[in-house]
Amino acid sequence: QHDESRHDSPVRYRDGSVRLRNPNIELMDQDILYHLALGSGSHDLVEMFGDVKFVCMGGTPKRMEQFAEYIMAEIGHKIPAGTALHDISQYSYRYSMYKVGPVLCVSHGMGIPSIGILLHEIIKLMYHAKVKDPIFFRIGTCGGIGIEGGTVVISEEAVDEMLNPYHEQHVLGKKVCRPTTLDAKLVRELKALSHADDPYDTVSGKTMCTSDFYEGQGRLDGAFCEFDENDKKEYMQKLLDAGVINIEMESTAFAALTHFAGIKAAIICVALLDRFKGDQVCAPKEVLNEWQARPQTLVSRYIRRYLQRK
Ligand code: R2B
Ligand code: URA
Repeated sequence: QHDESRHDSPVRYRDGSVRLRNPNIELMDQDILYHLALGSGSHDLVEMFGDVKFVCMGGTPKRMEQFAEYIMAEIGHKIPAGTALHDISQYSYRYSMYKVGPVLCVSHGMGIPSIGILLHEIIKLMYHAKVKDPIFFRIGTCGGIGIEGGTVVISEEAVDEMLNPYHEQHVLGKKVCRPTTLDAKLVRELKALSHADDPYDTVSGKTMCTSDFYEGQGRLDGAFCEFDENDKKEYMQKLLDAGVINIEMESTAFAALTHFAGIKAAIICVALLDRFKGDQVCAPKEVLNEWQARPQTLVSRYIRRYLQRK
């Protein structure tokens, strides 16, 4: 049980472990993390997850499995001979989760609602497991604005479709706005880990988060479109003028909910195309696979450096 005298900040215990901004949880005799197929009554969460330091999230189960395999080799983590990594949340049939030593790799699906539900349960998981000072990364894909396909983008700030730097949610029929603050130092540290000889650029700027891939991102190729090419170009220019360099679909929720929980977090996405030049994702599959590994490489460099310094 957490002891009141350990309280340092509204969101952290003095030893760095995650504290919940919800008094109800510690009063419950068990907490079922339904979409993860885990529970505080059915699993020893401290034993299973107490050593986690990094939580890496990305959209698809396959990409996160590949990231788990990749980070396992990168940090030299060994699992018993003849065994394979296994999907801890397999029986949720929702998200996939792999644990590689201190690195938890989880898929978040598409869009704010999907990543929002996951964040509630992962943040509670951090609390139940008594994880100290975790760092969360979203490694994803995005559309670039004036940025070539293959470029890696680190988000300095997330804004919504109206360019507001907050995540708006409706709670009990009221609007609740939470700031989408990201850790500026972490952005600088990540940027410094890009190599001059990487065959691609790594840049940073604002990220716009939308709740739709097509009309919501100004695409002309959806099932519906009631604007023209000129309207789109004008809009892209307006975004660029506001400092927005990429568009994706989870950043506001990810930034706001981690910040509200007092968890350090960063968003690193690879651009799949320059939205000034088109709407369809036409790069061949092999090229897309190579591009999607780029944010993983950057996060791996960060994790390895952290583990070496320990
Ligand atoms: C990027 O890619 C997905 C849409 O294709 C979405 O999850 C996002 O943020
Ligand atoms: N993901 C998005 O949300 N938009 C794009 O254009 C590409 C990937």
